[in-house]
Amino acid sequence: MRTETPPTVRLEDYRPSDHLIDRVELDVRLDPHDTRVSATLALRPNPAGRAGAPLVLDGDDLTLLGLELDGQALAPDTFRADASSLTLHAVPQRPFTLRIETRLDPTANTRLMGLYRSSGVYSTQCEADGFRRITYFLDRPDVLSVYTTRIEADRAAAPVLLGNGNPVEAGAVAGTDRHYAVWHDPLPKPAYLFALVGGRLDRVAKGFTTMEGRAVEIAVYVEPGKRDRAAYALDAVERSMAWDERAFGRAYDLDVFNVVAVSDFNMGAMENKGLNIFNDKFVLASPDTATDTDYAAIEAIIAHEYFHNWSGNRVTCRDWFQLCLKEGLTVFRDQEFSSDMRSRAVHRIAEVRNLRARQFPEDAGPLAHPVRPKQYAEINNFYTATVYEKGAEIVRMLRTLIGETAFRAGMDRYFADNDGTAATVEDFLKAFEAVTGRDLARFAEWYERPGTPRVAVFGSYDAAAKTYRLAFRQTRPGAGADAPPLVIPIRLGLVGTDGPLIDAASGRVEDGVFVLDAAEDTLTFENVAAEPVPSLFRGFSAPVRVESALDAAARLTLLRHDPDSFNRWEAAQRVALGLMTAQVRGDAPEEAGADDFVGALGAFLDGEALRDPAFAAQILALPSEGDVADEIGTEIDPDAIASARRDLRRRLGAGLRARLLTLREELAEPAGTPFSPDASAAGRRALRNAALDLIAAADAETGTALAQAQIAAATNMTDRLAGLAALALLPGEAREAALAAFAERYADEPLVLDKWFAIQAMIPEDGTVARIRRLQGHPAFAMTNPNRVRSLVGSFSLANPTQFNRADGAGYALLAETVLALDGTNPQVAARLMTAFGPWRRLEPGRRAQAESALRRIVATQGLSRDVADIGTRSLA
Ligand code: 0A1
Ligand code: ZN
Repeated sequence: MRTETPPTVRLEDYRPSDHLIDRVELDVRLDPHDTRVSATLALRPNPAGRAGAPLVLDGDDLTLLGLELDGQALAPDTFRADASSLTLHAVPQRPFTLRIETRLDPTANTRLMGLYRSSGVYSTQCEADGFRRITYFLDRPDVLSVYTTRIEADRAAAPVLLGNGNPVEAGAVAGTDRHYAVWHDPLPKPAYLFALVGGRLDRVAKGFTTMEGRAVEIAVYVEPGKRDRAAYALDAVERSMAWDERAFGRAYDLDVFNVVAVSDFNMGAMENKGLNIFNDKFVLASPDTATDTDYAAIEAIIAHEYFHNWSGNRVTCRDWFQLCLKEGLTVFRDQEFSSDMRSRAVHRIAEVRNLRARQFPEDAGPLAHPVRPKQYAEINNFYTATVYEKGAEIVRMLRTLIGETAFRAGMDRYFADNDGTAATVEDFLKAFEAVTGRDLARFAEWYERPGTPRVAVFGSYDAAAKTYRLAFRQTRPGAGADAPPLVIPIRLGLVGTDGPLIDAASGRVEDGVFVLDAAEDTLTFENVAAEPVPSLFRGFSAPVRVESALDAAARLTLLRHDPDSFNRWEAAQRVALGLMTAQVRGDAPEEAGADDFVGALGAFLDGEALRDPAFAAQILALPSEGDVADEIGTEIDPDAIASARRDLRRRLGAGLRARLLTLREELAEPAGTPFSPDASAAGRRALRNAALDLIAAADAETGTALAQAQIAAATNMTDRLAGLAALALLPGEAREAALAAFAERYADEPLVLDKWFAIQAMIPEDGTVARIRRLQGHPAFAMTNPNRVRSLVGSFSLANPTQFNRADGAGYALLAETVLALDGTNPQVAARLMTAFGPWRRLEPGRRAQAESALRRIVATQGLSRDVADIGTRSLA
């Protein structure tokens, strides 16, 4: 375990590499404990670098066995090698080759970075800086090389050998039980996109012909015996390929595209060139083991990794500060894909829920950073909601500002101008400037500073003049006093209180979009016959917090009449938030307000529930406790929030009971209906289960009976798990019996047991901390598997606000212990878990003190990893 004061890396210090590596030939002889890597690098001085500079290659935890320059072994006094670098004091000022031999122990690699062997499979993870754990290298994204990889292994242990690019040859190693495969990737890439896999794996495959006429073999590799669970992922790859051709004109560029599912993986998945490696949770699906949410996530992540082939691989990042260049853009692309595959309106709601749940709190807490950070101590801690999700919102705003046609032209230009290079955010914006003739310098400010902007809007109607005025003011908390105003696209319209849309004109609204680019501005609509309700930020056109003085009645008008579905949902959420925050703050009880809300939802359900069940399910799902906390902002008391939310659910459940029960009947699938994971079937299940949640909130007895019946009759995991989740909130024997039965049924299904761990970790009761400690000893739990840890401890700390934030600090202690226990083996996952402490400063004083002392305990521990030390220091700063 290394402890270092992490050197800070700064964007302003960027300079090109002094050397380049044109070609890499790797020979990897796999062995569980004694893997040998021979790397032959074709190096040359970089004309853009410093002439005569020493060659300093990165390394991490490496053992050097041999080193030759142009075929000659190097004298010991000409280089210096240690575990973390290899320096050649003087190298030729011409092209030369370096051959480096290193030894690795993949079984001992519990960090899951570099080459590791787990559950019997060899695989790699090189982003952001894992390649240096395989061989010494210029491990930076602006050094692009053409790779040829020979992989050798015991044939029985690893019959499947996969590399980047196209397969070249394969065969037996004469006189041994070993075999080999050679792969060649013709497209230059940075080391972080390198991958190899070796293991016993089953395969499903299908052919695809690209729009350029290339025949591609798409294959998905999974654990033996799970072939039938790979079909959905395979289909999602094919749909992604076809969509990227249609939507962005991007075709695939190799003869094979391989996806491999592994069970021990730090993140969701990885876009290695031609060889995407996935956390198996985002590949494996069957009706009995995966929920509708799982199917949607698989589709989205398969698409995300595939889309990286252009946004990330063909055009990569100059340095890690430009991470949003590939991640924000690729999230935007996968969101568009999912919107086209499913309901656009419902998907937008899901995107915004996710942004508010993860990115808004991050941006309001101690770990806030710009979408393009200016410095970092540990880059692996910057794969954040801000870089990914806020990064995607910036791309979406750009499209809103310039329009779809110009956006597509700008994307074409970006790919054409930067293909085969390592680019920057400036290069991206330049492409759009080139096709539109616009200056995007002010828009670029979105990348530069942290903090969620606020836009306050005041509307006033002049009945005599028949004009309606909207006054806007933007502020930027967290961005610094000198922060210039942002360019904020506001999609808006006016809605009449009795229904019809008001068709009023304002010259400054173009295609429904007003651009606020000053600190303050006003907009006047002419010929407005009656006082309207403004519908602002339609489709969530900018990632801001909106402050408007609209009362509940006006919001319920939007729920009824707004042609923008997102804002209908938003209106219902705002009313619910208003009711809950009023209760938490002890404001005058809004009996009448709650009744109006129940009435409005009832009318909505009568009119529309069956027409669009997926949308109706979103309308019924109240803002989370986290949303309420985010709205309240300071001195947070999670118990008060939970009780306000429970009360509102109870009210809705009681007030809508008859309708919800009928809906459940109407939405039930006729017996024998074959399972379909598509959006419409999933939407029906979602609404049926949202109804169950509310009914159970108001009436435990009916809820228990319905949930038990649903579990007994379930033909798919969505319904079974929703039944179990409803029971989990109702203490008693029925719950424990259902949990036990579930564990027994899925005893051999780790990914399903993850759901079981998570449901228990989220029980909002005093016994939960003790329950989690018991479950940490369950035979299916393993600290070495990131999915298990995230299911049990991650769900607890992120999705159980009352118990994680227990006033006695027992929740914080549990997280701190887990972070420390994990730090020695997998610092990356430990650091990520620890980010749950993020909102600690916004808690009420008692909990704040408890959280702070848990954080300080972690930080004071000797021998912390750089990953955890970095999160700890920044959290306390
Ligand atoms: N580029 C991947 C995310 C990823 C990042 C880091 C990893 O290991 C530390 C693994 C995956 C993506 O965006 O999907
Ligand atoms: Zn990505």
